[in-house]
Amino acid sequence: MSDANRNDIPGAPAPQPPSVDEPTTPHEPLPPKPDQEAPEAVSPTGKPTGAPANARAQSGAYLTTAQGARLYETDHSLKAGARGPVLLQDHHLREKITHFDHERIPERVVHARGAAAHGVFKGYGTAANVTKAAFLAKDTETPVFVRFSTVLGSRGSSDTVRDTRGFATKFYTEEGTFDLVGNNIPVFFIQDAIKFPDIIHAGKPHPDREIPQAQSAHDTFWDFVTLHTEAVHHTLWNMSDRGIPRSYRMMEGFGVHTFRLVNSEGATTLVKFHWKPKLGVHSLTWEEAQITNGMDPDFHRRDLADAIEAGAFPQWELGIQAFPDTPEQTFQGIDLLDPTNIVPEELAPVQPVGLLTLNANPTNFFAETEQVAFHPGHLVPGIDITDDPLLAGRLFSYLDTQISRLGGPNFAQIPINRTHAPVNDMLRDGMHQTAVHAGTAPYRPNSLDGGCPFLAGAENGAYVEVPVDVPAAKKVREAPASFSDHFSQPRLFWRSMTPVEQEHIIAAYTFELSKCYEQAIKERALQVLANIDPELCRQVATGLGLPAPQPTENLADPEPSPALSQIGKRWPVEGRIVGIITDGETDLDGLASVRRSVLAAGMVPLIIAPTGGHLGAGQDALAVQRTFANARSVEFDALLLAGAPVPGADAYGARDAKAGEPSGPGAAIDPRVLLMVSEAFRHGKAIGGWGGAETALQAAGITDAAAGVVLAGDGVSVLEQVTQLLGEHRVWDRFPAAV
Ligand code: HDE
Repeated sequence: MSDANRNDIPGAPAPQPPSVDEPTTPHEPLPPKPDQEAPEAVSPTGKPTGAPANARAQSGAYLTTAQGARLYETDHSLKAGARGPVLLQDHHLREKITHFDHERIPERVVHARGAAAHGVFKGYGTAANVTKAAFLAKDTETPVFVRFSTVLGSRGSSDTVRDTRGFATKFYTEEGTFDLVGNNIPVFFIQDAIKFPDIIHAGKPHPDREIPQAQSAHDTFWDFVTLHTEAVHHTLWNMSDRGIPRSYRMMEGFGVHTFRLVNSEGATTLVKFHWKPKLGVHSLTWEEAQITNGMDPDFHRRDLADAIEAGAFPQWELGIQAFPDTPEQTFQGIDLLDPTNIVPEELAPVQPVGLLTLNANPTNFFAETEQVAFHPGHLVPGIDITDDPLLAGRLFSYLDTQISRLGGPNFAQIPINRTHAPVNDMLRDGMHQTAVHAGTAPYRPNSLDGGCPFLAGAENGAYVEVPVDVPAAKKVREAPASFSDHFSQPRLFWRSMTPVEQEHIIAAYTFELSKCYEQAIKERALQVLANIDPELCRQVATGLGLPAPQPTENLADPEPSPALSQIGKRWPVEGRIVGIITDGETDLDGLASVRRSVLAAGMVPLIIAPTGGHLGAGQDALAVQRTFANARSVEFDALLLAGAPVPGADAYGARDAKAGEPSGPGAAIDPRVLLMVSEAFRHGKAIGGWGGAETALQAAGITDAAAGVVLAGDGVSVLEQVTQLLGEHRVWDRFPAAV
């Protein structure tokens, strides 16, 4: 089209004079296009979060096709007559169904089920002496995205299974993205990545029937972990209460491997990373976990999202254990390259370096939680890896699996995965390329794009290898001799547990092994237990009805590490759920003031009544959140019974007794209330009551003298004592108990 013709078109742009520059003249790189920009930083006040406006799919108020054409109807396919055949020419039908057909992507091969949140990490600046990583070395704030997960179950499995939990954090730092891809257990099953497919094949459901789902209680898992005794330590942690956390908000996190930090002088320090939850480390009981799997398979996911939505933002302090970077890479005899080892905190204290606050839920599960891609090799200047052979395999695996899970090599452009630092890589093209790269010379050096991109230089660059000595050696397929001590650390863990925690471990081994069919596997597992502790072995053997073998190892005599125990401290109660059982006779003024006191303590009150609706009328009416039909004890951290105040009145549904059944005091209490109360008691939960509450307690076989049962004249003073008990998580004096 000639310029003369173009000018004939109304509104067409005026012709531009030809460029005076030669196309090869060096020039500065173009500024990033909107679709290359980083997502907006997460606002601590919450919404909107995540993807920037220009990455959102929705704009405009009208339903459109993917091409933006507005639609007038979406409920009927185009047909030849109302009863006639559907026409192939219906683009909207074909587009809608085709897109739906491709909505799923492969789930993660491990850690498929997870939940995530946005937040902010505040570095204290206290780590400056050991690392130059700015987000740790400076007093600064860094946006983060954290995904928690179970390992074995598939995407739709239950949350409260016995398993390790993933704790993966993406720090969007100004120097590039750093991922700390950790777990809630500080050791791993294996010492060399080459065994990872094997342990996962053993833990996943059996390949013939694809059962059991999200369980370790089956033959192949126990076959593997008893044949590979390096797995004993991690397995013991899994069988402890750490395997069934109360909440993602109440878990520790660990980097597991030893990392190498580099400071601005180039000096190096070996470290282990720890996340310490402000709410303490707490667990479910096994019976609670099992009931919860049925009552609310989304328990942990819901708990995290609800807490954040309610403003009870969970927090963790990041800490490091620091060790001198010696050629041996050991600390007090502990091999730091062996990921089945911990270093007790009593030997190397965890030093706080920053605070993580999760303050916003994802806007869209798929876009963020499902598509986020972590990688232990995403490092920033000042953080380096070590020669832990497990870590080496991970450095390969994550990118590799993500190429297949996220459909090609460009997933770093998905909004949740975009770094917040400027990107100028030389990676080009490929499936799902969404960037429009400018320039003609994606190689270095070049003389066409102004020599750009430039190199940062060793001072400021990431991936500047610390020139550590690699001892002259022959190529071998073997582990160092120091990797062969598989029992002294498990014994250390066992001996650091309180009697209640030991009781839970015994019960867990007994349950899991009783689910194995092969006698030989049970016997081998007992031999392993004998080498941890003969009493542990004896009690599990009794439960299985098998003889207890003698130890075949020399039993070490390690100093216990009290830091490993979860019991004996007092913790904040923020975000705890307090169930308040009421009935039609409950004094509503008293109930309202208890409810206010629960809220004032930062906890969540849930009113439970025989039916839904409201208690009372008018402005003061209180909404019922749960009914006897849909509530179960496992949802509550403590239970209050707002007793019937009228002397002689029937309590808790007894008025619904059928004709001929007793009524009045001592009448049948609603069995669902009795179940709630007796379960809560069995699980060591604080129980409070006032007014006529003792009727229900007595009917559940609980005396007012029992530990952790608080009865008083008014609800507010009951709540005060119950809150004290909640600070210790459970009423430990009720254990060892039936669960
Ligand atoms: Fe992972 N792991 N892993 N892992 N891992 C994955 O990467 C792998 C290990 C961890 O929320 C996969 O993108 C190997 C230790 C978490 O998205 C995969 C080995 C630790 C997550 C993979 C390990 C972890 C993963 C699957 C042995 C704690 C979930 C999907 C060498 C320090 C991250 C994916 C999320 C995910 C490989 C061992 C933590 C297959 C080969 C040790 C928290 O690449």
